[in-house]
Amino acid sequence: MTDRTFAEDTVPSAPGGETHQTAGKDHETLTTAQGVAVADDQNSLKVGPRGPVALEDFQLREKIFHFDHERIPERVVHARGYGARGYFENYEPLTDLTAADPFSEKGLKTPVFVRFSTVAGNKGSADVARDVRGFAVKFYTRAGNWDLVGNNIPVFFIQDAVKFPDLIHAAKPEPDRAYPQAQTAHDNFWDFMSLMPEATHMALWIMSDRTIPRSFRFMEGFGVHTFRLVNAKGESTLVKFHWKPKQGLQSVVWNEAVKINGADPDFHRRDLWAAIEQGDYPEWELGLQTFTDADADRWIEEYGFDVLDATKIVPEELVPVRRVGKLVLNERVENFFAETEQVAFCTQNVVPGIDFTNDPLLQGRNFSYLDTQTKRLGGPNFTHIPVNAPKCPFHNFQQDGHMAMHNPVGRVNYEPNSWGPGHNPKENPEAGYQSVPVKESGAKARVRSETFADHYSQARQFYISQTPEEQTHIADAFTFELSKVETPAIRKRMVSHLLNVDEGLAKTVAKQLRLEEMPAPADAARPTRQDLKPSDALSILKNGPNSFQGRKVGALVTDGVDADLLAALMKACKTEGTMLDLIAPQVGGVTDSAGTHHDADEKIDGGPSVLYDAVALLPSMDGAVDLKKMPPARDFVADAFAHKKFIAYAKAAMPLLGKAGVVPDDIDDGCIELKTAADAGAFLKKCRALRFWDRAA
Ligand code: HDE
Repeated sequence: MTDRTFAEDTVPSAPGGETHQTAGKDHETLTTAQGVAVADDQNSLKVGPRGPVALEDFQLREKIFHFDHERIPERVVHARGYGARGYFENYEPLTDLTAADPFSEKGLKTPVFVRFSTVAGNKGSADVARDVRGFAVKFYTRAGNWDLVGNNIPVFFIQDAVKFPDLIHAAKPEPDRAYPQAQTAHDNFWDFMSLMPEATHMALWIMSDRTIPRSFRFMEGFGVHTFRLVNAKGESTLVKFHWKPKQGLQSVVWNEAVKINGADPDFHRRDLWAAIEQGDYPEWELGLQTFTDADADRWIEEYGFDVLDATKIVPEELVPVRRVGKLVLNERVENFFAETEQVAFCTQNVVPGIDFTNDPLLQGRNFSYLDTQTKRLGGPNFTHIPVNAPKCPFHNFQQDGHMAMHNPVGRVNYEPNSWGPGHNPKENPEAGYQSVPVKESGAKARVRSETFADHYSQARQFYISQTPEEQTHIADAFTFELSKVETPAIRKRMVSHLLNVDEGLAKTVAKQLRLEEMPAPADAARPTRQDLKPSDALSILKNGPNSFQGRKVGALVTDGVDADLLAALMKACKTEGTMLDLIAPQVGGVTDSAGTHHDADEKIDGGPSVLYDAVALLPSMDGAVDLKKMPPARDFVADAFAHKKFIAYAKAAMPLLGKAGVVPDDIDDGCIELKTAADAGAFLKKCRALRFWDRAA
C-alpha cells in the first residue's frame, strides 16, 4: 500500500491503483450480513489478477444478491412521498365526545409519523406535479395505532370504491404509450372525468391552486370521509377531520410549477427536510366538525348533500371547525426506506372512540389498504417493522409467516386454553374495541343512493368562493389540461359539465380552447342549486398567513454588492424568520463592497427565481453588466416579475431589469428599491402578502 493525496485527503492505495480505506480507531470493521469481517471490499476473489472470478466468493455474491433485492414494489398510488416524525398535542380533554386516547387529557402528546405524497406519479416523479397530495398520519396511541389517511383536498373523485381502479387507470400513464408521467393532462383522464359527473366537484378542486402547493407545510389536510366519535357511554357523534397549517396556505402558480419541476424535482421534500433541520418545525391544528345523525338527515333535505358521499363537504359556515390540538413535525427520519417507504397506513386502523360510517368509499378502503400492504411489504408481518409497530404493549397468538419477528413465547398459541398466566392474553370487554351498534337493514342491491345525485351544486359553491385571481387560475388550468387532450369530443363534454357549474367559467374555457360551438349543458341528475352561499374557507388567498415566516428570499449578488444593503437584508430576513439564499455567478461566492467574502448558496443556473418566494437584485454596477449577458440571470428577473413576486432591487440593477423586459414604466408597488438599509425591513413587511397580485398580467 502507498498513500496518495487528493487535495486535502490522504488515502492508502494498492498497486492496482484502487483506494483502500481501512477500519481503525474511528471506524468499525465492515462485515458481511452474517457478521464475518471483510478484508478487502474493492476486489472480487479472482484466479490471478487478470483471471476469472471464483464462484466461491460468498462476499461478492452476498453483496450483489442483497443489492438485487433492494427494491420493493412502489405504492400503486401515492408512490412518491416524504415522511417525518412528530407529535400530536391535545388542547383539552374531549371525553364528552370520544374515548379515543389522544383526546383524553389536556396536554397529552401522542407520537406520530406523517407521510405526504402525490397520487399519480411514480416514485421518482417531480414534486410539484399538478396532483392531489396525500396527508397520512399514524398516531401511536396508548390504545393502539390510529391511521388518519387523508388528502389535502376535502372531497374525492368518486362515490363508490368499485370505481377506484378505473379512476387510477385513467389518471396514470396510458397503457400503450406509458406516458404522460405524473400528469392528468391527457385523454384517458378527462375521458373518464367527463363521463363521471360525480367527479365535477373534485375537478374544480384539482384545477385550483390546491394541487400545486408551495410546500407540504403550507397546505391543509382532510380526513375526507365522515367518521364517528364515540364516548365511554357509547354515545356517538359524526365528525369530519381537518388539518389547518399554522404557517397559512400558499400555492405556486402553474408556470412556476412547470419550471420548478425542472430546476428542483425534490422541491417539496427538500423544503420539509430544511425546515425541520433548521428547527422551524411545521405545525398544523387538528380541527373537528362534529354533528348529529339528525343534522345529517336534515341537510339532505335542506342542502341536497349526504355526509356519506365523499364528493361533498360540510361547509365551515354550517359547522365551524373546532381546533382541538396541534401536530408538530420535529424529527426527520433516520433512513428514508426504513420509515417513509415501509410505513403502512391502513384506514381500518382505528382505536376505541373512533368508528366508521357507511361511506362506501371508506368501506372499500378498509379492505384495500391491508391488502396492498401485504403485497408491498411481502407478507402479513409488516406490523413488525418498527415504523408500523404499535408503541403500546400488544399480545396475540398470530405467528409465523415471512420475516416474523414476534412469535408466541412458550407453549400456548391458541385460545381458549387451560394454561396459566404469562404470555397468555385474553379478551377484555372493558378496554376492547366496541363498534357503535348502529341499526342497519335493507334489501341487498347494487345501487347508488339518490341522496348522492347532486353533482354540481357544491362545485359551483367552490367556484364562487374563490377570488378573481383564483377563478382565473381554475379556468387556465382547465384550458391547459384540455388543450393536451387530443380528442375534441372530450374537451366539449367537459365544458358541458362546466356549464352546470358556472356559465362564465364554461365560456372562458370554451373561448380559450377555441371550441367551435358551445355544447348544451350536460343533462344533470339534479339541477344546480343557486342558493349555496360562498364559503371563504374554500379559498387559498382568503386564508393567507399575513406573515413571511418560513418562506425563502433569493438574493442575486455579484462582486461589489453593497455591503450595507446585504447586511440589512440578512438582518431583516432573520427578524422575519425568513430563509435567505445568495445566488451568484459562481458557487465560490462574491466579495462585497467592504471586502468581505460571502459563499454562494447557488450558482445562478441552479437557483432560478421560481425556487424563491421573493427576490432581491443586488448586483454592483459592473456585476449588472455581466449579469445582463447571462440568460439565467435575465430569466431570474423576468420570471420573478411575471410570477408577481415582490422584488427588492438596488439602483445598480436597473439595466438588468430592463434587459429582462422590466422597463421603468413597469416598476410597481411590488418592486421596492433598496436605497438605504432601512428599506430591507419595509420590503420584508410587504412580502407578507406573498405576491403582488395587482401587478398587470
Ligand atoms: Fe388511498 N390508497 N384509496 N385514498 N391513499 C392508497 O395504499 C384506495 C382514497 C390515500 O402515504 C394505497 O399504502 C382506494 C381517498 C393516501 O402511504 C391503496 C380508494 C383518500 C395514501 C389505496 C382510495 C386516499 C393512499 C396505495 C377508494 C383520501 C398514501 C398504497 C375507495 C381520504 C398513504 C397504500 C401513504 C394510498 C386505495 C381513495 C388517501 C391502494 C381503494 C378518498 C394519503 O390501498
